[in-house]
Amino acid sequence: MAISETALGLGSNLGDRAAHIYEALRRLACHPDIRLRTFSRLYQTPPWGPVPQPDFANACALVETSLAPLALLDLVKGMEVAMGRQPGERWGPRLIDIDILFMAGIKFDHPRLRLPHPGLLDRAFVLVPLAEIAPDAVIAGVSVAEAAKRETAAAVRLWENR
Ligand code: PH2
Ligand code: MG
Ligand code: MG
Repeated sequence: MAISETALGLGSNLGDRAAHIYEALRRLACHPDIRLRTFSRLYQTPPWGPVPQPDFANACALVETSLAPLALLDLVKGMEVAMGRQPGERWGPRLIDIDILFMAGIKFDHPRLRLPHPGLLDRAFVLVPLAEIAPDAVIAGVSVAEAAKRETAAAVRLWENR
């Protein structure tokens, strides 16, 4: 398979949230099938969705890979488990979450994975970090930068170490 520029979203809201994001980036950087190109700053974001839970640390990364979508999905899911992620409720708290946001030029529709990620355009916790590293990517006719601009009211702010 050709090399695809791929965007990943990373999130954590259990334990040392920032450390978990950095550990996931380190593992991606070391993986032979992944080339880590760049990553955003960390953000502290209120929980999105129906489950009350602690704030998340979120970031996004751009990688290159020649893996096919489901092979990449298996790889990132394996990384989550290797880092200690336990099965939990849908939308619930997680030690580390690594989501594939898009793979350039690929539309993919499978019960396990849809690309581009169908929720990408309405989640500030994804759009704001993604706009730092891929402002010109176009998803469903809208650039990431434009979509992120609409999210200024959301309480997404840069991570502060305390
Ligand atoms: N992930 C979820 C559910 N809600 N909220 C924020 N702020 N950040 C996340 O990464 C997140 C979420 C399920 O993956
Ligand atoms: Mg997720
Ligand atoms: Mg996930």
